[in-house]
Amino acid sequence: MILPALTEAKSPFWRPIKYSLFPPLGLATLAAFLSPDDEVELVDDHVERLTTDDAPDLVVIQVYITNAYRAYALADEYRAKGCYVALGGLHVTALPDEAAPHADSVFIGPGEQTFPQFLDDFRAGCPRPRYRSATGRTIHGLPPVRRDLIKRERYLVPNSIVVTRGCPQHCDFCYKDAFFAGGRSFYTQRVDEALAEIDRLPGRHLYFLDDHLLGDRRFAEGLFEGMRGMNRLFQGAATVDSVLRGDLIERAAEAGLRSLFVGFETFSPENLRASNKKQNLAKDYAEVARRLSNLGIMINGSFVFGMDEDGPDVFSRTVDWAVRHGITTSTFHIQTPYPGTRLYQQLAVAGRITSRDWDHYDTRHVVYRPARLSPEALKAGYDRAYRDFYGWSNIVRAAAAHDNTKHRAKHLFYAAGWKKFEPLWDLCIKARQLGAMTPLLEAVLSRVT
Ligand code: B12
Repeated sequence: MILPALTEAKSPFWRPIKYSLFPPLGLATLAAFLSPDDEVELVDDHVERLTTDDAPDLVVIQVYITNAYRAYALADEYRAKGCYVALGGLHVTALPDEAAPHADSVFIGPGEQTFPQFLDDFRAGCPRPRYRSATGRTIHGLPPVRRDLIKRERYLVPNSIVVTRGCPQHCDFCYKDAFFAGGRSFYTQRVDEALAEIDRLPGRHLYFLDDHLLGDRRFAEGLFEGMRGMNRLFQGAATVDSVLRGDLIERAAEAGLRSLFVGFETFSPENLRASNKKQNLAKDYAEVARRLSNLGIMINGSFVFGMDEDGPDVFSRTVDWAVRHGITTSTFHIQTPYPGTRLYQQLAVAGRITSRDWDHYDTRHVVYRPARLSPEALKAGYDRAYRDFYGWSNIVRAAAAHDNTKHRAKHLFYAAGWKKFEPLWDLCIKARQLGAMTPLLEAVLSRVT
């Protein structure tokens, strides 16, 4: 099982620390469907050297957009040797006809139902060329994720976990509706099964990779209730409106939530309307920042540049807002029309897609014609936003936005640690000692109100 990577050989944007954060959870989830006497190896090209001198019966490759070309090359190489190659994941789902010539079987949508079906067919000698996930989608009663296949010491956050699939929202730029087309697009584990999976994880720190951890109120309440006595610290992602509504966020904080990825994306109501991100309309972003800060929860703010209403002032306005409101880390994106999304269709119909080189669909390149900015101005503004936000004076200013001294210190450690001490991270990665940094991460997360 292989998770290919767009590595430093091909991209100047390769950042060892970013790509050593999380293990390949999707493949470890699928590996759970193999039988105990199957011999399996899980290789993550982001953190280890991939050799192709083996010849297994079956090669399973996960394809997302920026690893697609590498995935296809690996698939071709293994097929030339006579190995059976299965390709699946987000990019294969968006463009199955592009992937099919490189595979014996392609998989459309999530694999929890199709992969076990394929394994039965494969063992019976009659695998099909195409499997499509449709009815009967569920993540209840899954076999435990094969975490024994994960080389934990190579990751900063080996305890990543997903307890839901999809999201209740329908934003035009998101991969979600295309990936889950033909069946349910938001569903959860059972609370007791999610808690059992958490219990199996060593250490204190968890990172929920769910698109929207607060998306199903009943499920989230049960999860947080169950986690209260577990002495865990965790990070997750949620929408602006879910932070403002009711008391779910307080319950999350009591259960150990210490940092939240929040999709602010844009300040423009026109942009929100045009991209169908209705849940952010007329919501008080400043109140989101205040509420989370008061609970001792750090914010990783997500912001998109280049939507149709964005003009040349969007970059400095966004950075200034984030600094003034004490956002700890910011993830800026150049708007990227992933194939399969409504955004892609709209721009393609308007003849505005300027590149179909998937290596550049990484939210750092301009691959379409923006409406009110030149492509060069968009790229330069995006680069400047990162430089300005992570300049020392702004890190200190943003930390000062919090009233609480502990939160200020934590903010400084996180913001500076993420962008300013990269050589130190690289050293740990080279020494294969990244896992040794996890206790430090836990120590900082535990110093809160
Ligand atoms: C964690 C994560 C990362 C991690 C690590 C990924 C990893 N180790 O798995 C890091 C930080 C490295 C990362 C980096 C990037 N990421 Co990322 N990431 C995610 C995130 C948040 C969670 C992935 C996950 O674990 N999902 C849960 C598991 C259970 O699902 P899964 O991995 O999709 O696997 C399931 C199916 O896809 C399917 N499946 C997958 N492979 C196969 C194969 C077969 C044969 C079968 C049957 C089924 C199958 O079955 C699995 C079980 O259902 C997703 C968002 C999301 N919710 O998926 C974005 C996401 C995948 N990332 C995305 C992007 C764009 C990137 C970057 C380009 C960002 C950047 N600017 O650098 C880089 C690219 C990295 C690279 N070098 O190629 C996009 C992909 C868009 C696309 N159309 O491909 C996503 C969807 C985010 C988004 N909303 O846009 N990412």
